[in-house]
Amino acid sequence: MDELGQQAADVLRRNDRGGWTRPSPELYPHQWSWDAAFVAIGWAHLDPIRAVAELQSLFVGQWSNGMLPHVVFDPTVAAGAYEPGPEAWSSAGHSPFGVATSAICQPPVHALALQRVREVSTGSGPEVLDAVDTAIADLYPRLARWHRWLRSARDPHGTGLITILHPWESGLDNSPRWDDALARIDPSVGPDGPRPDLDVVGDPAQRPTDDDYRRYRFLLERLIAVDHDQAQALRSHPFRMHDVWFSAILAASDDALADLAVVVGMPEAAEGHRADGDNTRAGLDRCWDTDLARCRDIDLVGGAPVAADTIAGFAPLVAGTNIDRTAKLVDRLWSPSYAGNPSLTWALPPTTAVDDPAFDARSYWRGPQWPPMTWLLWRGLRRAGHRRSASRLRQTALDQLRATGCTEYVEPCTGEPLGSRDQSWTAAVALDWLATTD
Ligand code: 9WN
Repeated sequence: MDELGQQAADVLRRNDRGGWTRPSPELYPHQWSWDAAFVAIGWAHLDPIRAVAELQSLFVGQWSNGMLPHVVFDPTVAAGAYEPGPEAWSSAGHSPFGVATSAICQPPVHALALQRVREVSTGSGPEVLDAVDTAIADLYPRLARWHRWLRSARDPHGTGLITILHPWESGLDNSPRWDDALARIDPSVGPDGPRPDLDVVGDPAQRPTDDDYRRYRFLLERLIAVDHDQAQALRSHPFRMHDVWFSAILAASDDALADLAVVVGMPEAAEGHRADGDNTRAGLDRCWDTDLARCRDIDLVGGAPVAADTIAGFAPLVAGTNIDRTAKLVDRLWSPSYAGNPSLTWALPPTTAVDDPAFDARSYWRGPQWPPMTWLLWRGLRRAGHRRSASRLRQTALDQLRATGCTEYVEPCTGEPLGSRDQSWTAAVALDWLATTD
């Protein structure tokens, strides 16, 4: 293993809490949902059994209705080390007895991650593969329940598009995608609270503002006020968005779930998962803006498509789409708005288009490059047969990682590593890219 591989493996081992992995040592001391999925892919290259354990540990927090919470809290972490902590969510009675969780979710990368873990495990001999398949048999019904919850609770009318109720659910928390919707919320109505994240990161310009946090807490309070009743929230919650990036990940994971159904000897279920994925692809088609050549989220409260030009516009590449649309998206990816901008240190997609008025090279999800998001696009390009573009992304991403280390995100114009330095999901995608040759 080369130096970057060694470094990435060390990051995962240092962040390993015994069966689950914290996203980073100080900033994120609990288990996060979509981080765990990426992390499982990283572990697959070191120890496939440990990889499936990561997902099994996350699913310990699955609610009885099928919801997979975005954080499973570690009870041994000091109170106040991360905010909002376990007591902030009023999740008792919803979460499994004795397990403290948050009460919102994150993008469903899990099935596609498990599919990748199995792919990697096939190189580890029959005994390991057997053990992985046993774990898949255990995880498959839980994954299927998670997807079913998303489709019933967050898309009850079968549009194929998932509604998110909090920017944290998108995983791209502070993206300009949410600016107009959040601007309707007066920050003074949201409670103040401690910001341990700022003590860790130091530079407030790299994190959401205090006003953002007031709005985040206000939205959380509103969910608690309806005791997390999804139907009620879908009617009246002040932040409701059809999130195209989240939905695209669900479609890709539905396809993966279809493959996993075959692995566990339930080929008849595969068809249903593929039909779900197709339904979401049709939903994404309706969010396609032909003039702008990108997909747009829909603000369900404001009743309009989102204006900001962000990485989410590439959603069809993640979900899979037709040849023509893929080609248009590949052109955009290498255009000066994204990876083709001459001011970038590495030709990788920034999280917000360089020419969007909201582009901010240092701020959380408002411009910096995020390796796991690049990984999702890389995966989509490979599956669509755009091997040259995929390989170019992978090699450039590895060049960047060799220079920046396993940092959380990267200032795209100076190449400065930002956020937390030992970020598990960055290490995980580094290991996956290092193990891929094309
Ligand atoms: C809130 C853990 C998580 C990621 C998210 C990222 C950030 C949390 C925070 O960290 O979110 O969930 O405190 O900022 O935005 O994508 O899963 O790495």
